[in-house]
Amino acid sequence: ARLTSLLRDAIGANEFHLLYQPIVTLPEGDLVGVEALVRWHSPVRGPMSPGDFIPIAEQTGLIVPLGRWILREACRQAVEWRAQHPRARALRMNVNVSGRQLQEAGFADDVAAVLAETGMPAELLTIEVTESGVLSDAPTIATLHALRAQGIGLALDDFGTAASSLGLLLTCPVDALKLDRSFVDRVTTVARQSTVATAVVQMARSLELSAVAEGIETPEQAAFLHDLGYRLGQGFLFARPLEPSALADMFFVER
Ligand code: G
Ligand code: G
Ligand code: MN
Ligand code: NA
Repeated sequence: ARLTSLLRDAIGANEFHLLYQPIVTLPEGDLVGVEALVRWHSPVRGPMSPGDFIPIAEQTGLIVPLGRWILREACRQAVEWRAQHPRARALRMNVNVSGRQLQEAGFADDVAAVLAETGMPAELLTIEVTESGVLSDAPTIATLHALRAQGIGLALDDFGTAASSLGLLLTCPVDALKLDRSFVDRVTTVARQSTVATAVVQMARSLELSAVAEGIETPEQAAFLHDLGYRLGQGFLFARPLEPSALADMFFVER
């Protein structure tokens, strides 16, 4: 209860900020996009992990106003980078969206309004959704179609971890799969893990979806996943989630 009220106040008090983790080509490591990841520095509790506060935000519905702020801030940042750096012109921005947000009536219209307000091109925005029960609800699927109709990309996050994954490929208008990092962990040493990684990339190819391998930590994993057919990756090997200025220094500033 205490955390809920701290969280409620935090939205008005601007206690959140976003970090950005690069999504890169394999094997070159060229930047193609970033995933926005929210951070909360509570003056009362100190730094809080999204793994702890996002579930509470979802349960209480606070994810709706928080998610709206996250989307607007990520789009604002992308537009600023595009204006400042030639290398950021084609940068994609991935934003995580909770099932709870997709269930809000008017979500697709809210997103359209944020794009218009910030000047963000729809084609450069990808919404990441995690497989969950709500993705099989008809109104949610209608929302996903409305987003895709605007030109917004849709990625299935943590792909492979939920039993419903495969059915969603038929019902949701996705255009990218993000292989969950639990399958990347020991992909070079555990045959079962590489079997899943292989199946996902083959499915992506035959459905004409892009596939991103998450949680790449070693050059061996990157090489192995590239051999399996992955053309995009994300993980600590390439970069941790970064402050905007650090990301610009690493990837945009010409030297
Ligand atoms: O950044 P980190 O690995 O600590 O994130 C932990 C979890 O919180 C991940 O599952 C991630 O998807 C989720 N998360 C991080 N940022 C956001 C966000 O902006 N919105 C939502 N809905 N989830 C997020
Ligand atoms: O669930 P989602 O894929 O949105 O989670 C993203 C989170 O994964 C980020 O908060 C980030 O901190 C974490 N992450 C990103 N790359 C790596 C990695 O290489 N290893 C590990 N262990 N975690 C990672
Ligand atoms: Mn994600
Ligand atoms: Na993920």
